[in-house]
Amino acid sequence: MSEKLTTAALMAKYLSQAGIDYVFGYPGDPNLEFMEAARQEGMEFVLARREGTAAFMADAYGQLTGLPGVCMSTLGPGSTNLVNGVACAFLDRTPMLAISGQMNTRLEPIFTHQNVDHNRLFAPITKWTTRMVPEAAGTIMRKALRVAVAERPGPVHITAPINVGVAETTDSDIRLPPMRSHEQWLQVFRAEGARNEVSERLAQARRPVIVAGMAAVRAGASATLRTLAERSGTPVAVSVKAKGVLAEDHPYYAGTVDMACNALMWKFLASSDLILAVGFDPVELIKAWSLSVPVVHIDAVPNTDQIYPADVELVGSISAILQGLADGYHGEPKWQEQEIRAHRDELFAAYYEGRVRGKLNPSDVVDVARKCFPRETLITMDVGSHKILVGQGWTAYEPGSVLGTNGLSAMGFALPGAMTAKLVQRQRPVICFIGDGGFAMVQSELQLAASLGLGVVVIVFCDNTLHRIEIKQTRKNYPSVGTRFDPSDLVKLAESMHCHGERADSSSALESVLGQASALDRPLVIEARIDPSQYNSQF
Ligand SMILES: Cc1ncc(C[n+]2csc(CCOP(=O)(O)OP(=O)(O)O)c2C)c(N)n1
Repeated sequence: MSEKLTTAALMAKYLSQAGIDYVFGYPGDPNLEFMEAARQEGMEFVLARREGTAAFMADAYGQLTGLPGVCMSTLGPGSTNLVNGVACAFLDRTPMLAISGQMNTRLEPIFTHQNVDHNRLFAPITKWTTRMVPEAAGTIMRKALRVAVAERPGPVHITAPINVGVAETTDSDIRLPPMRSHEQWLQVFRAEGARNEVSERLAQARRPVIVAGMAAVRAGASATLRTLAERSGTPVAVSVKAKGVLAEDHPYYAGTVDMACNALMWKFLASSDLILAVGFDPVELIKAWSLSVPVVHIDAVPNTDQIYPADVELVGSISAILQGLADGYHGEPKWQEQEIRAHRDELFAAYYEGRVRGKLNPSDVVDVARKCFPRETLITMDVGSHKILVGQGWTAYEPGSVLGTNGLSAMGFALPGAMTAKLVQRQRPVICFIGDGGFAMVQSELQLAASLGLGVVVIVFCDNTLHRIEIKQTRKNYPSVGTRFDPSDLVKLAESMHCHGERADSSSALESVLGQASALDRPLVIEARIDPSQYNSQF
């Protein structure tokens, strides 16, 4: 016989039994039953300073663990604040469960104060949005978890009216759907005929290139990707969210697409005669796909976006497909290692162009940080000119070691993202790269980071401009209206929030600050006073 449970208790039990250990949120009175139930389940409540950052923290949790990140808001203004982070999970394909409180079911159809229709609000930015009802609570939770993690993953929103949390549920069986590795549930690839055709195309190609994307990371396909690349001698270009899926010191690594020097990357792809798009999600493209090179689509889902045409699709377990292609390959390597090295040399020569002697250039910041931090370092990137540069210049060695938002590209992600990373991987060094515009949006979260003892290194690219937008304004010969702002003293700001604060305006100053940045017990904020001129050469 099923246990007697309140609906809030059932919701919390579902989450904790799924292995979810945090709720990121900002409360109002409709949430209190759920918060108490979550506490009784041993889940930790993380009080972000606003709902938008709670949702970013939950998004990072989803990216890091593969489990739905849970964020919570109250009704009305809490939910409207949550929207940006939920949209981020939607376009960045992150499993998420957003739980909003709502007024009493009796009042909702007729009352006006703080009354926003949550399901209409969240419908365009979720995979599924619904209302919690005690009579179907177990089924709703099971469906919510399954929908959130199923390929392509994304957010589910549940609104829970204040009277529902305390009501006893009559649907209280806890039966978890498959949650973790999608390899467990995904049908293993068996379409021999199609695979043979792709093997044949690969055999015939002279200059194939693999373009690996974030679904390859979710699929845990790193090892089989490397095997296929090595066996067939095929270079691997990656999307920014797939950085590290092939270690970037591997001889077959061919650069990151749609980041700094992207014209050169597209020229490289255009010179190929077959592209294997491996878990490449078009939501990551910043520019339209303009290649006429034939594409084979390899993914867990069919090519329904049609951003690129692909007349053959291999749909199923990405790892199994890649292993099958590697096993079926018996020819010579398609590319010599030195040919790929020559392409990388050209790419990085372009990347370093435009530096100003005697100044702290953006690429100096990346180089110094890479030099001072170990291979296993995890970084988060915000949005702006610095991201486009970090996205190409940071050498990633492991999948999942670079977190960011690319689908939505919402400023303000990197600091909450880094905080979650440190929360769930305490031993790992974590660096947050962020522009001074994006930092200003979320800097109040430093206080939370300090109180949680999160020793993240926050490097703020300070140039007093929304550079990524100003550069486009300047190119149209418009004056800089609405893109400049006054500098802030980030050292004082950091100290006022119980963090360490430092300033650096040269590579050597930055190196000496970072050299002392190990074993931090709270954030270190570095005001990196850069000269942004170098950006003009790269984009
Ligand atoms: C929430 C949000 N608002 C606006 C934008 C548009 N936008 C993209 S980049 C950018 C400038 C970012 O400035 P900053 O954080 O200082 O980084 P920088 O470009 O200077 O490296 C803006 C305003 C966005 N992507 N997200």
